[in-house]
Amino acid sequence: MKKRGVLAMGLAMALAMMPVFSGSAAAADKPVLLKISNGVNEKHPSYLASVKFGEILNEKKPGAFEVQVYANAQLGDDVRATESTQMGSLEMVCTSASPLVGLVPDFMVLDLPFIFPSEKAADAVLDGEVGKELAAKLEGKGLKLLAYYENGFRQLTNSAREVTSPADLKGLKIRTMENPIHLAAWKALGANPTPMPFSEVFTAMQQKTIDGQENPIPTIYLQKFYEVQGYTSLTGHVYGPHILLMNKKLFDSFSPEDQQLLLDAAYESALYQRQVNRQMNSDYVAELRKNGMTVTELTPEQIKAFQDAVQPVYDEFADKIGKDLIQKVQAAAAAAN
Ligand code: TK8
Repeated sequence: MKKRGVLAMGLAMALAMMPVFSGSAAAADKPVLLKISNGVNEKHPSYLASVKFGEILNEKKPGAFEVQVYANAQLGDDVRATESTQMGSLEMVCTSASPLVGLVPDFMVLDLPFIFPSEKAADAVLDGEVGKELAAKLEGKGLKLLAYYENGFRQLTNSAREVTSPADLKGLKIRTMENPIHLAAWKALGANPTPMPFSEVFTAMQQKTIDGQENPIPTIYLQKFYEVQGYTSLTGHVYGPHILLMNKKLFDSFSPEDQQLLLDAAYESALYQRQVNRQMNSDYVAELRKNGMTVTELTPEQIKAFQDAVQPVYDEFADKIGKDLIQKVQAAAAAAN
């Protein structure tokens, strides 16, 4: 990951902090500016879909909206950019849900290891009742969820050795997202987890302040983690969405027709995003190997050892999440699978 100049970073931050909504729905002659913050780079499906969202809006209602998409956490990492979106100094953010569980603890249900058996099950849960309920909870926090994009099934990478069992994790310092379930799960597996924002991960691996991290295949490849990590294990331990959020007051300032337009365009861009993401997910394993990475597929027995080791995490968080919600997700996932 290239380091941007401090000046450029400062400028981007300053721009993001400038008050917006001056015109919003009122000034019909000027397009409404929608800046979208992304933590990933310009090749990631979530970035591509954010751009697509703008294109769809333009086709459906030319001149009404101007979407500007920022990559590489230029407008702040997930937590910071989401705070800016809540406050209204930024219009939109595409963020992982995991670092936002402080805002809406219910989202933790998605972080439970191995709760999703497949992408199909994740689609059913997120596009179904549970996804709507989670979205409704964000509204109380000043955020309107427009769509669920896919970050995907997370895989472990590290620079030390091939990992096929929890025992192999002993002593490995693994970066996690800022999320209590992820921390507890990696502790239960015997690793030494350390939370950190995404934009700091590459440098931390390069400087060996951490041994590894976990992210879906598209991110591992597109962020060139293979330059600093020799091993990927296809653990698929957690499925995470990227959620597309808008400042709620801004959303409410639009006419019902425009609100529907925004939701439709976001959903259309999500379908595109998931398709591209799944294609990259299957294509890039070979690319990682071509770039010198050892990519290890785990047998069902080996996966089971990881599942057994994280089982205590379910008990630890059952009350905080609510047993009903966990069972609801499990039932919807099983029905779809
Ligand atoms: C990008 C993050 C990233 C996530 C992480 O802003 O932090 O590891 O997987 O995609 O949301």
